[in-house]
Amino acid sequence: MNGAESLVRSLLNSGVTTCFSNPGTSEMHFVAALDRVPGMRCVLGLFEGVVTGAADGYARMAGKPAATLMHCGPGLANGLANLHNARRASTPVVNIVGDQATYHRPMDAPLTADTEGWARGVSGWVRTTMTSASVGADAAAAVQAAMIAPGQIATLILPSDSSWNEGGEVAAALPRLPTPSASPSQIEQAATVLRRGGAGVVLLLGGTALQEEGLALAHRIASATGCRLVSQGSNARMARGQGRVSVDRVPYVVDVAVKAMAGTKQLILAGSRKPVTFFAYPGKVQSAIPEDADLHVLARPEQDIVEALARLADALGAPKVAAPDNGARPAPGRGALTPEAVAATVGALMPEGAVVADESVSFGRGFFANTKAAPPHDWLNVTGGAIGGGMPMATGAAIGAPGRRVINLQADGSAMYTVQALWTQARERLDVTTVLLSNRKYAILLGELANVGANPGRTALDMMDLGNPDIDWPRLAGSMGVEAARTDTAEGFADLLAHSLKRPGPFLIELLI
Ligand SMILES: Cc1ncc(C[n+]2csc(CCOP(=O)(O)OP(=O)(O)O)c2C)c(N)n1
Repeated sequence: MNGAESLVRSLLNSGVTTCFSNPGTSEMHFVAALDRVPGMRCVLGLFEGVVTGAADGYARMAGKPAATLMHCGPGLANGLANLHNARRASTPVVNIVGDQATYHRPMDAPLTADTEGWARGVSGWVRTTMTSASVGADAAAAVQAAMIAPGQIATLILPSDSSWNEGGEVAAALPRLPTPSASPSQIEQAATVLRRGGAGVVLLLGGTALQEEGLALAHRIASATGCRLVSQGSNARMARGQGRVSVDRVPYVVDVAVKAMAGTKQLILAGSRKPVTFFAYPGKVQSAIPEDADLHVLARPEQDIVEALARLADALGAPKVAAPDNGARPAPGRGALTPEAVAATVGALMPEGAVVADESVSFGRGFFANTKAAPPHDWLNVTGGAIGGGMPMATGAAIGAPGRRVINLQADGSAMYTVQALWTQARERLDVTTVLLSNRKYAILLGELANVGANPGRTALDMMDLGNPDIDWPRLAGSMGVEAARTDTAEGFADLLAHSLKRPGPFLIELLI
């Protein structure tokens, strides 16, 4: 058995059954091994940003890593921005990066690069396998490393001779490393603050605190103590909809965030970090949390957050409470395609168990209010601020959550970074509805110009204009095998959304907003 075959067999032993790939010469033995070893679903992405973003979306839904397969340092480099987003989401990912043969590396051939260096910026674990005999064991170690709580990126660099040489040895799965518990003093300190109560106690939720069990515990704690529940601004995965307590996010716009968080006196972190603003702006604060607020840590992101919430609820003697009632489901929007009308239509029509992949950027800031009474669903944000995450994330989520409809709320400028994801959706016949928010602008940057105090002229404004020529989304999607249509009314949107939800496979709706 060669090293490549031991790699595939070892990944399968460790539970990795999906590989998003964009191979080159140095990965040919891995690709050939896939024919000999059944069980690995291999999904081709036509750009590495699609590969890595899909691995992110997949693991957020599947709860276990996918592998990626990329070609040398430059292939990895193309995938880095979405690995950055995955790192910010604490998503487990196992990157396999094929590279120059060990004895060819000193020759400095054209694709030779600092692959390890590029990997290190996003990875919690990096290893280069120097012999075929160690490939299997290194693959098992990579999966184990990726699954260390709260999840991280593990990158295994594979010189091509480690792949093609005989002597491969298949490794068994390594045990899952335990997640540390919060210390008793962390629980007690949070309990003391909550018992004292009063206005201004905020429990800031992140990570697994935002999944179903964590939210139910947070709801119990809030019902017993009157504290306020808020989530981080961008979250890997949030359980939402009827029956789940509705939690607002720390807003993006600094002044809005300051207003939203005003009055916070005690901030308790549950798997979250103290919020900071996305950027510094001349004369503005760097955190929306008032400077005199006290900070407490119930659970750090790498600790068992749900267990800490359960211990806190028990310490408070918080009684079990009924699931929250988020009110009536909205009716579909009517008339103009305002943010409220678009959100109401999504809230009115989304099926139970939908997965929302949200890269709606400026248009989607108010989407939460009109979707909180929709049937239970999961909401995924692009977490690292690197745009181009949405379409790949939707693609991977559809593979990680089979049988569930993915609704990708997608701003047009961000979509153009990784638009090839549509082709993968068509080829894999994935149930993804893309709601393409076509304002033909980098609208958020127009606001940022004002925020930094710049005075734009024609050239500056041209840098934020996506018109001239207008992108024809139905034709673009159609060319990649994705059926698509365009509308400029809320009624038209409701019809198209209902149509797309009834049929299998991908569909794109261009909304002229
Ligand atoms: C990788 C990366 N490149 C560039 C940016 C800067 N940037 C932030 S938002 C944005 C434009 C977003 O436009 P669009 O997706 O159309 O959303 P809109 O602003 O219109 O709501 C750009 C270029 C970024 N955040 N990440």
